[in-house]
Amino acid sequence: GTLGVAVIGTGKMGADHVRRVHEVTSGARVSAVVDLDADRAKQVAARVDGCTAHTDMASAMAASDVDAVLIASSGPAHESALLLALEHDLPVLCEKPLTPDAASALRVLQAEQALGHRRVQVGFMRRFDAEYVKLKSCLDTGQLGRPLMLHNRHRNAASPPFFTSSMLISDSVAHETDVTRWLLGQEITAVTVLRPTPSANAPDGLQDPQFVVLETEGGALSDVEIFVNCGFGYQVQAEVVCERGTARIGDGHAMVTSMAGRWGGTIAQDFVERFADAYDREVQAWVDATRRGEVTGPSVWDGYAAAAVCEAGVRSLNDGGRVPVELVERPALYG
Ligand code: ISE
Repeated sequence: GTLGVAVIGTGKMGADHVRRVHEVTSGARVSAVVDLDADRAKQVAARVDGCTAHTDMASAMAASDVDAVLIASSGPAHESALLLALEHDLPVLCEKPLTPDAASALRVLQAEQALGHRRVQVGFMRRFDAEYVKLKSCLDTGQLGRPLMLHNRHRNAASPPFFTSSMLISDSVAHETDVTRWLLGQEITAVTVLRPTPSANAPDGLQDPQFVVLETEGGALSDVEIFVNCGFGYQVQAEVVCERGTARIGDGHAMVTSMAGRWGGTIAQDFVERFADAYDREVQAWVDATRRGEVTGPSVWDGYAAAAVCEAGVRSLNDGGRVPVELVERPALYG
């Protein structure tokens, strides 16, 4: 039957997922929404027939019409939601980051291991983006030879008021840690964060942009320009440099216009727009797998590895220098 989904967190991302499950995804319905802000929860629930608004996660997860949980609250709030969902043995799609640091991610890893089966898909949605999928397929053919370097540019038009310098790593570069691990099939062994003079257009005190160098166990380098107040739009690009050639995505040349002696195109203004199709495919894949009784996509191990890399990155940001990444032994549950 139709999968009853409880969406936790009704901010920008959560509200967009409520719309997505209600209007785009097949085989699922939003049967509950949860937010500490009771008014906002009621407003979002009112958009979906039969959807109940909660301020308490436990009451939503215990509801008879809730079969699965979509966590879209803020990163630091993910751990409590994940542990509660695992206690209820409910399937979960958890927005990235799994949690912002290694210790909390490990507690989730241990809780899922104790269940003896996977329950969590982590919302690293770029794995479902058509351009990233094409890049991964190209690398997997081996036609370009061994990847030597990966160059990433991750630009936001403007950062939200609550955004801190460490969130450029734990909330934004979390994506490139997963992209690097997924594209290259290797763990990340060290992180170095360099701090250019901040842009005058960045909020006072925000270290923006930052330049991150990730080293992998196979000796490849993945660099990330993270710039969250670029002003001109939401732009995510990647280029992989291999022994026999390169491949580049994110130029956004979907349509080039020519007019009055000028040519050009448009740039998305935020992640909801740029990655709309990726989110649609990611949530549909989660619903389809859950209805088959399976768990697919990025795992808690991927979420933990990204959290460990980001924690090392925040340490490098704050203390300077190159910080090694220490991971625990990969449990058998994660292949
Ligand atoms: C946000 O949480 C995202 O996931 C976006 O993809 C990223 O571009 C943005 O910087 C993050 O804050």
